[in-house]
Formats: sequence, C-alpha cells, structure tokens
Amino acid sequence: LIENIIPVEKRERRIFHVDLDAFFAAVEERENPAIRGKPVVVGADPKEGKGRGVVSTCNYEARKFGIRSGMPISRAWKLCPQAIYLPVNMPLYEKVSEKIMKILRKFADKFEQVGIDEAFLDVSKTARTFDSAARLAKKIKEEVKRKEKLTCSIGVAPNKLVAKIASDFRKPDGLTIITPEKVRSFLSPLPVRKLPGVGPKTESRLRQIGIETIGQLAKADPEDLAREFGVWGPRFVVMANGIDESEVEERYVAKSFGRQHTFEKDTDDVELMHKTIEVLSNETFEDVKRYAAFFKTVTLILRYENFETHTRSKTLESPAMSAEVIKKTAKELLKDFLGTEKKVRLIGVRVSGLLMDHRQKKLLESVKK
Ligand code: TTP
Ligand code: MG
Repeated sequence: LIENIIPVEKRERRIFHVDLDAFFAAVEERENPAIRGKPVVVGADPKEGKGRGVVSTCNYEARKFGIRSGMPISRAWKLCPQAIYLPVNMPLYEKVSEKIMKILRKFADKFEQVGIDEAFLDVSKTARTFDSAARLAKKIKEEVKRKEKLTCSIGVAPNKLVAKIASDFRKPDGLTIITPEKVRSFLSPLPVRKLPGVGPKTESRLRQIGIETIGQLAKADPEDLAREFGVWGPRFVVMANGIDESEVEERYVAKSFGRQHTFEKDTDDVELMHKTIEVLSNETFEDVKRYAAFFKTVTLILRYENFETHTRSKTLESPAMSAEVIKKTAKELLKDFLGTEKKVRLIGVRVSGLLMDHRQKKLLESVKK
C-alpha cells in the first residue's frame, strides 16, 4: 500500500476548519424559542439609536437588513429598529463553546482551537481519503446539531489556509470540500480579501496595481510585490497559490487577553483616558492571573471620533505578570496619540506573547475538564 511507503508527514493532509454559524446570536436563539426566526442582534445597547457601542454579531435574518459584526449599533438600529437587541452574555457563550470544542476534539488526530467558535482539526490519520473526510465532517455537523442544537460550517482541504477559506464559502450550515486538485480553481475567482492577512488597506493597494482576485495574485511576480509590501509581498503570492504547510497545533491559552471601552461621549480628557486605562488594565490582569501566565507584549488600541483606529505595541524586555506594568506601558503608548485635534471614541488594552510553564499548562487542562 502506497500509504505505508510514503512517510506520514509527507502525505497530503485532510484538515477541517469548523466555524459555528452566527455564534452568539445562535446561542441566544437556542436559549429563547420566542425570538427564533426574528432578526437578532447581539452587542451594545442601541438606546433607541443613540447607543455608542458596536454589533458583536447578528443572526442571518438580521444580516438580510445589512447588519454586520463590528458595525456601530446606532447604524444597526437605523437598518432594523424592529430587531431583537440583546447584550453580550460572554459566560454563557464560553460554556457552550467549551462543550462544542469537546465534541470536535474527539474527532481530531490533532486539534487547535483558534477562537471562541472556531477550530482546526487534522484528521489525516482517521480519514485516509477526502471521501471519508467528507463523511466524518457530516458526522461532526450532525453531532453538534443533535447535542448542542447549533449549526456550524466546515471547510475540508489539504491545509489550514484553504480549509479556513472553505468554511466561510457556504454559510450557514455549509460543508465545502476542496480536494488538492481543486485548490487552484476554488481560490482563483475569489477576491484577495478572502486571504487571511489581507485587510481593506492591502486590498486597495493591490487593486491599484491591478490585482483583485486570488488568481491574479497567484500569478504576480513575488519581487514586484516585495517592493510594494516588504516580506509580506511574496508571502501573499505563496498563499494565493494555496500553499500552507503550517501544522494544526494544540494551543493552551488564548493568545492574548484584553478589554476595551467606548466612551459615553468622545473625549480629549487625558485624565479620563488614564483612569480608563487603569480600569481596563486591572480587568485584563484578572484574566492573566486566572491563567497564571506571563506576558511579553502590551498593546494600546485607540479609536478616534472619525472611527480611525490605531494600535501601538511595546514588547517588554522581560516577561511580566503585573497590572502595574500593563498600566504604565499603556499610558506610555498613549503619549504617541496625544496632541491631535481629534477626540477619542474608544480605548483598549491588550496583552499578548503569553508564556506558561509545563505545570501551568497541566493545571489549566485539569481546570478545563
Ligand atoms: P464569527 O465566527 O466571525 O461570526 P459568527 O459566528 O457570528 O457568524 P458566522 O461565522 O456565521 O459568519 O465570530 C464568532 C463570534 O465572535 C460571534 O458570534 C461574535 C464574536 N464577534 C464579536 O464579538 N465581534 C466581531 O467583530 C466578530 C467578527 C465576532
Ligand atoms: Mg462563526
């Protein structure tokens, strides 16, 4: 058998990306049958259109009105005042997420949770062919639906990059299978925005040099792109060709912890910003403590009144585990932003580059069970 001759790591892999549909909103609908089938928006209080926060997510009924994640809640209200507006109930979603991840983990040779509602599964050993992988994906979808009453979308592909794009391709309740020979034809007509790492800025710079689809990017000269985008240029070309050799890797903690706050009124009051940074740092530190982790990087997020958003990070000389370090570093980073005319709408604090030792990982695993 050819499978016995070729070393396992060299064989084509079968990777799943699983992503729950309209996750927070779907959990709310599940908990409350009375709102099922109606447009549901989870996020900040809309305050009759005067609310200042954002939409966390909304169900597919609400998306028909044009509502999307990250949109100001006031805009959502304009688009659909009759929707059901609900606050974010994080502890509930975390509990549901844990149960779902437990189900998914069971089916994987290697498992990597990447967000509250998404995970990669390497099933190459369990499913030797794409046909058997397709059957396994259906089984997973059925079990999630039966046990947790939620739908998810799954992308099946030879690597993480393509699996991630595939899970997003048909949503909700989708299953998209991209065999190795289909990778190019699948990616090629898609807009470059579908590639992870390509945001609105990169998209518009690519458009200026005549590149709109992944297919066009795949054929671009890596050197031309290196001149335009530095080290990322050639990487974009590699991605556009559907190449990604990264492994599905178990992660023990969220890669970062953070909190943000939208001010009731846009502000230029430095003292208020400092006070807010202190509160956010304390809250962030509670999470850091809970996971007994050290952090290496502190990031400040700042959104001006015109929604222009900036982030600035500082990597510490040595890993820290203190609220004071978060406060001090975030305040230092804030200095870069002061002295403009623009008022500030939102401030956020984040720590990343988390380190844990082996014992702490074990501890965390036992807590999670
Ligand atoms: P997503 O998987 O991006 O979105 P979704 O599950 O709501 O919808 P779908 O996958 O069907 O497109 O994010 C998962 C959860 O993360 C989402 O339910 C709410 C939260 N979230 C935010 O709070 N803010 C955001 O800007 C985004 C994108 C998600
Ligand atoms: Mg989702």
